[in-house]
Amino acid sequence: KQGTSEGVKAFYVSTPIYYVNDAPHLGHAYTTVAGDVLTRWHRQRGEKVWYLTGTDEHGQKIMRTAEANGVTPQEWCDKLVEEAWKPLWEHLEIANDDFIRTTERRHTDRVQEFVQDLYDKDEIYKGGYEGPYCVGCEEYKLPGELLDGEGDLAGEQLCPVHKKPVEILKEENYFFKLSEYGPKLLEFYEANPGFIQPASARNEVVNFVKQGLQDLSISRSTFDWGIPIPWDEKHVIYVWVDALLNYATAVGYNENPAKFADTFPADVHLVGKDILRFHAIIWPAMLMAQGLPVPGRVAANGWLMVGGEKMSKSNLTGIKPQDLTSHFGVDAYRWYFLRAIAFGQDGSFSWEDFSARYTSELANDYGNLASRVAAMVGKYFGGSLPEATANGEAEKAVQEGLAKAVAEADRRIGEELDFQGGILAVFDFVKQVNGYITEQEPWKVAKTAFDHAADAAGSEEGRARLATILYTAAESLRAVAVLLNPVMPDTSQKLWDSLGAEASLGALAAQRVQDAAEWGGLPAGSTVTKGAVLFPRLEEPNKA
Ligand code: ME8
Repeated sequence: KQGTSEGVKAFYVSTPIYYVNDAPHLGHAYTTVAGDVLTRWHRQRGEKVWYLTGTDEHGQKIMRTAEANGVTPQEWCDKLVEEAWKPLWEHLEIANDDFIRTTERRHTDRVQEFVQDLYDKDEIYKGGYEGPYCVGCEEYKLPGELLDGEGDLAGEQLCPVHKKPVEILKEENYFFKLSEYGPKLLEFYEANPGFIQPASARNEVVNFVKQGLQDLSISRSTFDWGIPIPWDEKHVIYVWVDALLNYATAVGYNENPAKFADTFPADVHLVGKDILRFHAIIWPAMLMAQGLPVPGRVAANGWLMVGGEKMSKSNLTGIKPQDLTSHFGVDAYRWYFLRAIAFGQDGSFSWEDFSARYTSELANDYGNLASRVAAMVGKYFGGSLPEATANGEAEKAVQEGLAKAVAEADRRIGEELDFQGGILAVFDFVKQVNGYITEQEPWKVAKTAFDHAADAAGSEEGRARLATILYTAAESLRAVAVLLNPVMPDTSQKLWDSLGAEASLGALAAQRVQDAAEWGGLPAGSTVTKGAVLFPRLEEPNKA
């Protein structure tokens, strides 16, 4: 079943909800674009989909940032969300179905209910804790994982992620009995080997849980920027418990049972590897404690690095996505990071690498193919797509290449979240079509086809060959437009228009991945025009 029908569970994908202590950088956009491509892919299959993103607005980090800027935390969040976060997702053509903010009543009320319920079920008790705390991570650290400071920071203990001194916090808090869930979690990981992706991340989590879990402090009483604990309002709920619950509150937990049943739990939580433990340990344990279903998969992406370190807001190494889209365009931006970095691995951005790949893979391989084919259909057939009447072995090979590309891209992107592998499968097919044209030499065939000195039979045969070559190339591009639509929607639409496919086949969004390899989709007679250049030549970067 497909569409938005009730009673069918949506394929539900989430991004982390980002802290709004600053504007978004490439790292945040990386996860969000990946989720957008994944959900667009599933929509292109005709599935019902739900894509959620949002912002994490409580906690000490946000409170301190607001104070430093002389505004209230709420004012700070409102400004950043409206002026930085939402506009960026629009700019990058993120097609999220909802955007949740943790300061919204639809969230805060439900979080209080969830926590009250756990308290009533005796899953929460009052205790004390003292330990090193990293405000950047909003997390108590284990003494064993801290680094020793050097130079200016000699004598300090540093957070391994932020490389900044931790603070020793001592509090009387409420605790969730997380330690009791170790065995149940291990059993669950064992029974669901695909729950944590990639495998290296899975092993790390399993080993961590095997060492024994500590109970989790779920409240704070030394500051007040958070959701009050309902039975003891001197405490606010720990920002991570508050944040994780967004995945439930945004889809109708305790509020809209039909929507909740049709959406929850998430099929894929996309997270950076820095926050994997929260999603793969604490979150399922919280759900188990409530008897709620646990998510299908937690997929950890690697870090975008700058100078060997994780790109981060706190370390001021964040590069703004707009700095790149203004040069390369939004579609190339969406494509680049998924193409260049194996999902799950760390990777670094370099201006040179992006430029080189843009020119060779996008402009030369893909863009030129589209413009050459359109130009030849225009020149030799007046822009009306000819019929293929002389199919032979070479055409059969192209058709087989397409079938392989579709199956491979669908498995890799749709199932395995191997965006790089899926994109490469499509671009290998683009290369194959380029090779086919080079071998078939349509410009030479055209000479015989339109040579007045040749005999009638010869030129007839030549025309049939030429028609077949150009049909084969255009029909291949029809499929490429569909397959790349989730990654580069504007470019695909341009190509779709230039093939005249909108008129003959309808909207690009209505095309199905499953049908993309069905040969002969684009009807002969479609009006092919030399449309907009897909990937304009790059300007010299302004180094000033
Ligand atoms: O952790 N490379 O929010 P956050 C790749 N509010 N991805 C990166 C990255 C980098 N250099 N930097 C950030 C939080 N990210 C919590 C989440 S969820 C219930 C609460 C991405 O603003 C990556 O997805 O610190 C990472 O997990 C997320 O941004 C962290 O964003």
